[in-house]
Amino acid sequence: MCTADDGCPEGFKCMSVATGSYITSMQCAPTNQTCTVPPPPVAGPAIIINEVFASPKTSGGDANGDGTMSAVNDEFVELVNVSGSDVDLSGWKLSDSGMTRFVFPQGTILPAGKALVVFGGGDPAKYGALGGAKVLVASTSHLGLNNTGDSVRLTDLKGNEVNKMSFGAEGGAGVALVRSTDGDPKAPFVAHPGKAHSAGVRQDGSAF
Ligand SMILES: [Ca+2]
Ligand SMILES: [Ca+2]
Repeated sequence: MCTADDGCPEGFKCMSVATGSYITSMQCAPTNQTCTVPPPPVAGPAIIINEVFASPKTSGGDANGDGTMSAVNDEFVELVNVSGSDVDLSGWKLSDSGMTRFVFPQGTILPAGKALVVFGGGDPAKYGALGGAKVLVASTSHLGLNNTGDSVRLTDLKGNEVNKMSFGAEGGAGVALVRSTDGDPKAPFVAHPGKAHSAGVRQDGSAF
C-alpha cells in the first residue's frame, strides 16, 4: 500500500490497483507493468580506448611529434573520457595480450571529454603539442604492440575490465586503428582515414 511514488522502491510507482472492475487500493507497482523488477540502465564505460597505433612507419609515423620516427617510441594508445565527469585513473592498468605495459601513477586525472595518450617511449618534453592531450610513457619502456595482431586492455584499480580492443594484421599497415566515430564506445575500429594517426586529437585534427 502507498500514497505517493516516493514511498515506493526504485523501479516502482504508486498506482491504483484494481480487483475485478473496482479500484481497491493504491499499491507500489513496477513501472514496466510486469512482475519483474526492471533492470538498471546499462552504463557504458567511462573511459574508452579510442585509437591504437601498433606499427609506426616512415610515412607519418612520428606520432609523438619529437621529430624522429621510432617503431617503438611512437606506438601509442589513446584513451578518451566519454563520461560527464573527471575520472581518477590512479592504479589503473593498460595491458597488451602479453603483460601489463603501464600502471597509471597516483593523481592521474582524466577530465571529462578529454584524451590521454600513452606512448611507447621518448621524452615527453620533446613531444609535439598533440592538442593539449595528457601524455604518458609506458612503464616497460615500450608498449610492445604486435604488428601481426594483439589486444589492448584497460583495467581499473580493482582489476575490472573497463574497455578492450583487439586487432589482427590490419594493425601492421603503418596506420593507426581508430574508432570510426571518435569517442563513441559502440563505434568499430577502422584504419585511420586520411592520415597515419591522430595522436591526442580527433581524426580531423581538432582537440578533444
Ligand atoms: Ca617520434
Ligand atoms: Ca586520435
